[in-house]
Amino acid sequence: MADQARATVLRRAHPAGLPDAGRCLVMGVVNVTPDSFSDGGAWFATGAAVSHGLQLAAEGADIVDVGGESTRPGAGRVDEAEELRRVGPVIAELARAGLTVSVDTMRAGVAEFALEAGARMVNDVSGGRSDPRLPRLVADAGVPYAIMHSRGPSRDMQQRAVYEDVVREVRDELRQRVDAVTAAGVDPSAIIVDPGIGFAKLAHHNWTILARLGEISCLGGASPFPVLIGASRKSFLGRLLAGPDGEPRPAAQRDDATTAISALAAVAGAWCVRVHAVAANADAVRVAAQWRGNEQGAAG
Ligand code: PMM
Repeated sequence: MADQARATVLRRAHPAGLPDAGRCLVMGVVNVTPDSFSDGGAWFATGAAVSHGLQLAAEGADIVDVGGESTRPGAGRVDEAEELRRVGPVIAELARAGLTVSVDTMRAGVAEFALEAGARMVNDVSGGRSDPRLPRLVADAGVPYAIMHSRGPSRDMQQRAVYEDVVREVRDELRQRVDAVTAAGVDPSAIIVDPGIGFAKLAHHNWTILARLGEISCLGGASPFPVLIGASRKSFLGRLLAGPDGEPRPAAQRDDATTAISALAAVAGAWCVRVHAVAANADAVRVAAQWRGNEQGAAG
């Protein structure tokens, strides 16, 4: 029984360059977009986005992730000038206030501005595929770099959600991205991997990945990569919680389910959970840390 329990408890890895709280971190989402599926438009004005970021930090977000481009299935791209116009002032203000800011972008130009303004990590949902200059920029800056699994642009990614063994294929495709960004000069100790919940995945793919998170982090071989999980308010939760009429639960009513995922992912050894509603998730990761600390054989 003890051996069985040990097999489910994974070593929690942490990237170089960010403080280690000794538990799964909470990344609060600030979408400076008019059209995100989860909170579209709520924080589109600069002042509203800044206040929201400060509020998330006050509720316990360890990192605040600021993005200016919706990546919901079917979304098109915004141009770089518009993306920068959206996120630039928000990042500068939140960094000035002392928050640990991450920039959610696929573009080197936006990341460069963000890092100069004080952002401390880059979150790239294209895993370095969208803009080859981005991994090189991250390498030069020496900041943590989250590379997420997807299959091509959001516009038509759901057509590519075809897998024989989703965990093996996501892990292999992430390994290719890890190889590509390290070839571009990124230090492996700065890499965070993210299986991309909801990106080129159907609901059952998401559940399979979540239940087998250890196999994702192990793509680093002997030294596992930190794993970031972004399940917050995503449609597979809406489907799980559909009402008797089969209507999916709306995005704004998926926060309790998100908190459950955070607790389970943290117990499974995730490095960080990316969420919209921070307070409950900040509690959940602390419960998980206590839980792990009491597991026989837990390694932190
Ligand atoms: N999901 C979204 C945006 N950025 N970044 C990472 N690393 N992982 C994710 O799962 C992820 C992300 C889409 O969700 P949102 O529109 O609510 O921000």
